[in-house]
Amino acid sequence: MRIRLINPNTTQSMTDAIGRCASDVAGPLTLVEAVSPSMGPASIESHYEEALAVPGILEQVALGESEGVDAYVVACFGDPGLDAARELAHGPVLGIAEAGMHAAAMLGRTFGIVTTLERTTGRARELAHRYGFGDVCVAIRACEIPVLALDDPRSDAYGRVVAECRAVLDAGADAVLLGCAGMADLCHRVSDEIGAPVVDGVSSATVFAESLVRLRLATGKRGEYAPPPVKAMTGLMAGFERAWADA
Ligand code: 2AL
Repeated sequence: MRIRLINPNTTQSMTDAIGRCASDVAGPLTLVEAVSPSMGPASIESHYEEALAVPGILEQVALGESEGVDAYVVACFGDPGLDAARELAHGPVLGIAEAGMHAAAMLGRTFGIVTTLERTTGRARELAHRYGFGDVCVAIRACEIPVLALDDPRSDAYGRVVAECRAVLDAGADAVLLGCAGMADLCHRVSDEIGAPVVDGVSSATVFAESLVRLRLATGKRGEYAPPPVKAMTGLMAGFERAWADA
């Protein structure tokens, strides 16, 4: 089975890191292909960057379709382009916020989220409502470390994420969900430190995508998620006219 793990930002070191986290949990017969788009922002922590990341994500899905990929994970916590990717792909497409929230909701009555910058908490709250976890998600906290500083030892990401996870538990959460793919490798250490379940959306989405393929389940294609019509596109988007149709 081939799962394409799309890091929607273009930072290769982060793509490699999340690829290792996903491969660690994938089954022996699963190939996790961690990829970065050919275009887009170096990291995503604003609505603007999220919007500009979407063409690169769709490019990777269209390529994956032509290569026989079985399922996709969109590995940015805003779940950018998830609906559009579902229209292009035959197999399941999972977002890490969506998968992580489902996992966290199965570990207690409530969960909380620890994300990067305060400005990303609105999107996390919006997604919690979208996925039906508005009341289950009792706290969303920011560690105020930008995505690309998470692996810089000077940022003390570990210490600051632990502190915010504790605040989330104090707010009544049974489980904590890490709100950035760049935090994936902190997951087990933080969980041991705070004595509560800590969910990483990257590994959760990978295992869920694998399970859906094994169950022979994929996106329903009869309505909203049917392939988009082929139509003229201009300027920078010209190459997207038949992206899915040629796949
Ligand atoms: C993210 C993420 O997961 N990847 C990225 O570039 N930005 N999320 C976040 N909350 O900052």
